[in-house]
Amino acid sequence: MKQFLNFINGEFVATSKTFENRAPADNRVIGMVHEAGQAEVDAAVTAARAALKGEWGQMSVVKRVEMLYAVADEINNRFDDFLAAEIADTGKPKSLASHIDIPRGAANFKVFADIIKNVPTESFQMTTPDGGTALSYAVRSPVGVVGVVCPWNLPLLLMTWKVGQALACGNTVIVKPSEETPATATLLGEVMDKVGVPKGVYNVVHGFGPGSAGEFLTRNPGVNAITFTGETRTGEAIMAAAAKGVRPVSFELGGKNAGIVFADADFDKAVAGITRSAFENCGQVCLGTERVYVQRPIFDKFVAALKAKAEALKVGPSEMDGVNLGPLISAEHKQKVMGYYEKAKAEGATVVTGGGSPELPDQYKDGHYVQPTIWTGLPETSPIIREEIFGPCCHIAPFDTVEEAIELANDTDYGLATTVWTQNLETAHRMAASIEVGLCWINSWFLRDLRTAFGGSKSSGIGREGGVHSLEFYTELRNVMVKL
Ligand code: NAD
Ligand code: 6OD
Repeated sequence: MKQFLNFINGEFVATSKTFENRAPADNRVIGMVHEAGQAEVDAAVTAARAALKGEWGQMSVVKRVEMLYAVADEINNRFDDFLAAEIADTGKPKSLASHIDIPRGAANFKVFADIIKNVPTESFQMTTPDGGTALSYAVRSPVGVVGVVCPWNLPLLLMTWKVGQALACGNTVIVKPSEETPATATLLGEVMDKVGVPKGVYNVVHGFGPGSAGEFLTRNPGVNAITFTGETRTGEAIMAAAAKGVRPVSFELGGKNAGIVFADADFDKAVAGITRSAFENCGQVCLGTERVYVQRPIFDKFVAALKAKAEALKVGPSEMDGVNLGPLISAEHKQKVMGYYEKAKAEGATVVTGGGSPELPDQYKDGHYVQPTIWTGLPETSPIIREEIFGPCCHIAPFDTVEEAIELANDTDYGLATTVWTQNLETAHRMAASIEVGLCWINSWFLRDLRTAFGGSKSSGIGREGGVHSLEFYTELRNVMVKL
């Protein structure tokens, strides 16, 4: 049986307390995870603090950049290992993991290595009150030890998205992967070791949130800053922990994102786009579309077309030919999503398609599969429309005007992302200017340029990461004033 160990100060560390790692595809136990206690988390913090003062802290930017390139290359060398680990942990289709998750795992190191190599800092020359000259310039230094708390939906992608930036800026990290998906963070420890990243720079502690590694890490005063991706409620708990010591946080949280389709959109592209945004990764994408608003003249035609697309999606385990949707991550999450499927029916929704579990061969009967599901007919006050479900489902409602579409899209506590489909430039720009989100996709969805700012507004997050924006969080800016 596979053992997922902690990675502390360059060593794989076992503990006496373990918990099961189950495959979402069939609920089989596929490994044992070694839970880090207070002692292991404290050891990781000590190692990460020491590494800041050692070879890593003294390393030139050029050498650090080379090292991050080597990490990316080694992820690519071990592409199949990462792919297998990610698929076993999440059950996601191979086509998805091999095109998005693993390539992004490598890209997240290269992009930020390039940025840190090329980013300038400001300088000003001024005349002093006595008629002399002074030069002021900025110096960036790492913020220190960064706690990286991660979710399970895109484990390698989201973890390296943080670790790539943090290390490029010269920090050391302690990663707390989701208890559901320990594999790729552990594997990355082997990569760090192989390419010679100094001990203590990259650490991994396994476990849960409250009363476990997540809480021990975020409460530890030796952690200088915390970057977190996950549920808004968890963000609130982490923010409370970070208040002690007034430590900065960067949060990428939940969403209840709107997809808006105007009657002038390229119909087929809009249907394909919403099919992806509603159902990809079995709906377990924070940027996904659970609220779809379609302009009235094309409403019925759009509902019928999306229904046909949803019914054509093949749900099943990764190894099955032609699978588009894998399982949900866990039995608990399936119960949550199925709870919403039942609630929608009880509230009087029209179930356009889905609403249950698919038929699969007997060996997958304990896997966490659900049908892609579409509803219409619910009021905007329904929990189906207000709460993040995080499953392969969406509600579709009609709208008439641009103003109404803006109002509907903004009528939520969340503010992460939106996808707008129109061929009218003015409509597109008006929507982009008016929707309260961090990310607005026009005629596209989840199209990423890692040089741009990523993050959410309202309850969907704090701060922006990506491109030079990451420097705000991952570095301290010091001003130097030189009287010449
Ligand atoms: P989660 O909040 O339950 O868990 C995320 C991580 O936090 C896990 O590692 C967990 O162990 C840890 N944790 C839980 N409680 C903690 C505590 N009190 N202290 C410290 N750590 C704690 O989220 P999840 O279920 O793993 O992921 C799904 C959620 O993540 C969805 O809400 C989704 O929208 C969100 N998400 C957001 C983004 C984004 O970019 N905005 C990206 C991916 C996922
Ligand atoms: O693409 C990214 O960098 C990113 N953070 C994606 C988040 C996806 C949420 O599920």
